[in-house]
This record gives sequence, structure tokens and C-alpha cells, in this order.
Amino acid sequence: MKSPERWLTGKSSILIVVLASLPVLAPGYSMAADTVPPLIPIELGDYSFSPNEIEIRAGSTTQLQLINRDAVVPHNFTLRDDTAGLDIDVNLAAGKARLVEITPLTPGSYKFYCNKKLPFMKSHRQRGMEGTLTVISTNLD
Ligand SMILES: [Cu+2]
Repeated sequence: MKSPERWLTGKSSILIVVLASLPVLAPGYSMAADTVPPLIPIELGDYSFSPNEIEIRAGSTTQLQLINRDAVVPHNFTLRDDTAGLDIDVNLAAGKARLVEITPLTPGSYKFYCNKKLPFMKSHRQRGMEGTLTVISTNLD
């Protein structure tokens, strides 16, 4: 005779699989899909950003998932422009990741870069750690 325990065990392991496959949400976000802003992963490593060109519509909110892929080297993501309302300055230790929410308002092209620099060495930006955010106009004309 089959034991009811075996049946329960099978059921609960299915439940665990379902829970594990749910997307990980940042604190403060509800589960409703239409309230979660789109996410762009950006990898930092080897003195570069990947991708190093991103596009966002003016006035729309996007999450940037910043991931430092390097094993030792700390990196940074700086994106500042007063007219665009952008003021991001995030440090990432090796292997760390962070979510940053961004809502650029003014169409244009904005540079982001890593501000790390060791004394007597080239800055990470000088070594190529730079990228471009293009904010696209929402006007159709
Ligand atoms: Cu860097």
C-alpha cells in the first residue's frame, strides 16, 4: 500500500520548484507584472561595460542591474547630468550586483563611466570603462 507520506513529499517538492522559479523582486515591488519596470543587465568587468550603449524612452522608468563580474577589482557606475535629472553614483565591490532605478526625462546622449582610479595609474574611464545612455524622445513628430 502506498503511504500518504510519499504522496505529500512529491507534492511539496513540486511546490518548491514553482517557488524557486519565480522572479526575484526588489523590495518594495508588488508581484503585478505591469508595475515592475523593465530591467537592463549591465556587466562591469575587464575595464568595460557590457553593453556599453543603452536606450531608454524619456519619462519611462527602467531598472539597471549593475553586476561587477571581476574577481578582485572594484568598479563604479556614474551617470550624472543635471538637465536630464540623472544623478547615479554606485560603487560595486568585486562580484557584487545592485539594482538602480532610472527615469531620464530629457532626450539626449549621456555618458556613463567608472570613476575608479589608483594612484599613478590610468583611470578606469581612461582605460575604456565608459558607455552611452541614449534617451529617446517620446514625441512622434
Ligand atoms: Cu572600474
